[in-house]
Amino acid sequence: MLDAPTDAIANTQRAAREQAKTYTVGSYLAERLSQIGLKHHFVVAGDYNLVLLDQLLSNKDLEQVYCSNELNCGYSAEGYARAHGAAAAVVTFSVGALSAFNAIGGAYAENLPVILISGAPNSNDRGSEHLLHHTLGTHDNSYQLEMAKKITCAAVSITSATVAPALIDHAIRTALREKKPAYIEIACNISSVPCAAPGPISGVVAEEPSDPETLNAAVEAAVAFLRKKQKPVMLIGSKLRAAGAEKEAVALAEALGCSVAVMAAAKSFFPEDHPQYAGIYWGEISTPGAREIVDWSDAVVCIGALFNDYSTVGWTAMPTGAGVVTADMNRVHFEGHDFSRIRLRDFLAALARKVEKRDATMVQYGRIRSPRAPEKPAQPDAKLMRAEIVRQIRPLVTSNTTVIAETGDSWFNGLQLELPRGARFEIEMMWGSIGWSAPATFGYAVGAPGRRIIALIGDGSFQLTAQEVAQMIRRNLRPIIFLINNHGYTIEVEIHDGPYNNVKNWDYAGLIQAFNAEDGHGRGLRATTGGELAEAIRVALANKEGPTLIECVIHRDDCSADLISFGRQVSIANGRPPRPE
Ligand SMILES: Cc1ncc(C[n+]2csc(CCOP(=O)(O)OP(=O)(O)O)c2C)c(N)n1
Ligand SMILES: [Mg+2]
Repeated sequence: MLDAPTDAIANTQRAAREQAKTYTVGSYLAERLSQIGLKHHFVVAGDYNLVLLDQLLSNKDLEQVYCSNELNCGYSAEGYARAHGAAAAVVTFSVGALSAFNAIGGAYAENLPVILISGAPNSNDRGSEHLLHHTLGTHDNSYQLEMAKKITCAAVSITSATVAPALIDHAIRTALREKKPAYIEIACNISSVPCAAPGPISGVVAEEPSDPETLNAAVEAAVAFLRKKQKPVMLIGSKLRAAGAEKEAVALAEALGCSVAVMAAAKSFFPEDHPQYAGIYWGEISTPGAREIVDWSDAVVCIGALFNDYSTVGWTAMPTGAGVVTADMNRVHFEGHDFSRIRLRDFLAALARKVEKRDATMVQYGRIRSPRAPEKPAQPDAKLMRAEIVRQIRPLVTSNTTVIAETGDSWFNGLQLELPRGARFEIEMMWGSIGWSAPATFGYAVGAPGRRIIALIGDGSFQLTAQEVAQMIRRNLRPIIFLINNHGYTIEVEIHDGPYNNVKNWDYAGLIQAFNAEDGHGRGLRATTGGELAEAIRVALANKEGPTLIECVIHRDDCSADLISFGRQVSIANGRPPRPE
């Protein structure tokens, strides 16, 4: 550490250097991305963004990470944001950005601040008679910005270096505050134009504080409400992480002493080894005891919960009525009260300090909880089955593991894994776009290089975005991918079957060889028995230089019991007849 006078001189020198440094629109953007903590940005090049990419490269604190296509680029950034808090993806106009929009919609649905940056036509061509490549071939090129406005919390178009700093700051600030994606479009002739130097980053990252009076009123009302209740329970939802309130939820749980159930999309957001953890509440497919304890309670404190048709198992499991407290990211409402402009973190922390102990649901859960029945290993040469795959994955999950579960039966398989303290679980349950997990695994691995990542991916999903395994190989990342090959879209089979649910088989292990080409260290293995799977896992753990994909071959109808129940309820919900006109 420097002593005070030396520190002051260093500060003056740094200020002088900053003044002397000329910023361009592109280097300004790079500086802001670096200042908000990003170490990487995900990129697919195109002529509308090439000069911008040069400008971004000039920032030595930011590394460019290349992706195979723009959909994957968006998902990679989304995965990075899960690991790192925020992310940026840079693409070219229309042909790139429109592909990335799927992932940006996902980031919106999943509450992740991903900044999508798109190169755009030269500012001189705006409103002119010129037709431009990568456009619809009309003279109005505002459509991309207009589309972006629907799926981001802030969308700006930069055609002037003078206003660029304000627009960049606005987009980044809004994304960080709202935990939603933002969109920045930069005309290709503007990114290297000089602009103002960035001001202090505190102006961009400052959080909107809770209104103290509203916070106080909400806490008082909640304390009074809970005082009247005998059996409160807490239900944790997926927005808890976006609200940055995981620690505060634990504090409230410990103050109340009640049982705490989590929703499937919030797995790992409350520690599973906590004595008050009561499992996953998900209607009829809850873990044993979780549904019973939530149904038994007289007050369900829903924290960052997100109820949709899937999370309520086709609208069959949704806490309703006078006992429900909804504590959302910026709003709390229950029984005759509605408070906004309070941050969830502040509300939970203040409530934890004031609330009285109410541990009836914990006492009761202690009576009804049932430990998971011990699983018998399969015969090593018996045909591989789904249950055996889950059994063999269990011991791989340590406190340093992140499990990434793709849409499909992989959701249900992943949800069955117990997580020791520190293990994380990633699922894209609101957006549910198949193909998300391979690039999200890549992005997550870039963002959290020290963690062991286990990805569970179905064959159908993998075929959408498989190329991103090549980028894992390129960067010597070491996730282990369990590719569950059941030869079809089995989750769809359980909802509604038809010939459209069959998938063309691939040689998945061979694919990794193809991706390796002349210099890669990925391993591709195929397991058709429990013995082969155990051996493949051994090889995967020993592979220190690249990803390992283990194709696990199972029967088309070998799926979890939870998927069968889920599929039936979703099918009923989807099939409700229209209301009479
Ligand atoms: C982009 C996209 N297209 C289509 C769907 C519909 N869909 C949901 S799950 C699924 C099949 C998943 O199959 P697979 O990955 O093999 O998983 P399995 O259910 O077999 O375990 C499909 C097609 C979707 N969710 N996202
Ligand atoms: Mg499948």
